Amino acid sequence: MPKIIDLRSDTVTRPTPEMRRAMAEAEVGDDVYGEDPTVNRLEATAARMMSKQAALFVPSGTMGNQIAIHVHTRPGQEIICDERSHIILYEMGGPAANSACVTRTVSTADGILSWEEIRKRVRMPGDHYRGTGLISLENTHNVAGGRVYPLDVAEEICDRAHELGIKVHLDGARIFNAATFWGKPVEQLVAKFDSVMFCLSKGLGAPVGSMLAGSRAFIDEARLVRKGFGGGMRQAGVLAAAGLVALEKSPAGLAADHGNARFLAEALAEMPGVSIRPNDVLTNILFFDVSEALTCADLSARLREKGVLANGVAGRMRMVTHYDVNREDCERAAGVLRQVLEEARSAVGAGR
Ligand code: TLP
Repeated sequence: MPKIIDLRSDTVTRPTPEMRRAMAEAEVGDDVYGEDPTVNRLEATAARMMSKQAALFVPSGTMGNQIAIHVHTRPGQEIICDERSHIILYEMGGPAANSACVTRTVSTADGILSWEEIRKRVRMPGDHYRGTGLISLENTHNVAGGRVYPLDVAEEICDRAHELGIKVHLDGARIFNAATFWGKPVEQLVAKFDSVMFCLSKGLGAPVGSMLAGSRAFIDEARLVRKGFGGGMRQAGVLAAAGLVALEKSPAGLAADHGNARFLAEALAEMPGVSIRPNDVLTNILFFDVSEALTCADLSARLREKGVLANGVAGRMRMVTHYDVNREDCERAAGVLRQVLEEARSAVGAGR
């Protein structure tokens, strides 16, 4: 039985043997009492790596973002973000449902906001509105195909927002991919943000969990909101142990994932009927369109029959590389896609 090549997301990565060993041996306690030594160690490590005063272990990236929004804002305030950001598209309407906020979205070609565009939407509180409560950026940007923020663009947004007393949150689910792309320490990419969420459970390979980092006061409040959202965990050290291995070992492997994504993009670009710009593939996510009359669901189903998993995301086909797929798997996946498209084309030809 050939290996199933799973390119649906980097969330599908399974814990490494080293993570499993660390999980089995983890020292644990009740984290709601703050007594889990492994969770405490993970939180201290994450805070140090982000150069923030404190960090909090949360069950998911979604919860991390939603806690941050809740802590930073008041009901009725406005959140400025890209229109394809995860907090808008894939968090169950969280800004409205959890924090009674309105989103003011910006349309971008590549997911990268500029201060110029944000400034047009900033509102200071007035007689008829509560005004801007938060700006939220996403780096790397998922639906824009893993695009990365130039450091100066993100810094300018933070500086200008702070001059107006507005906080800036970073959805850094894949911030280690961005740091790998720039070849810079991750702390440099997050330095100016008031809060940052990043995922242990994506390219870093831990089975569960994300981190939220910020000032001590922000994290103290975030801890209470986490409890209110049902995210207080007890002997979570078994999960945190895998997170510690992920932080220590996994960032070094991300460059290979980026190389594989670019390789895949170049292979796809040579196929008739596939549109993709390999030069736009900077990290581990690639999106493409096909000219054959196939919906994403059809294409996914046909790939699946041949052992390759890939899904439509926001109406386009997406592939995400991670440490469970190597170069050979990418070659095979590209071959399978070519074959599926040829079959679709000859079926159309036969029907004429
Ligand atoms: N993204 C998932 C899906 O929800 C689309 C994926 O497969 O890419 N921020 C960003 C930028 C994300 O891409 C994701 C997950 C999250 C937050 C949420 O993380 P989780 O899944 O841990 O809640």
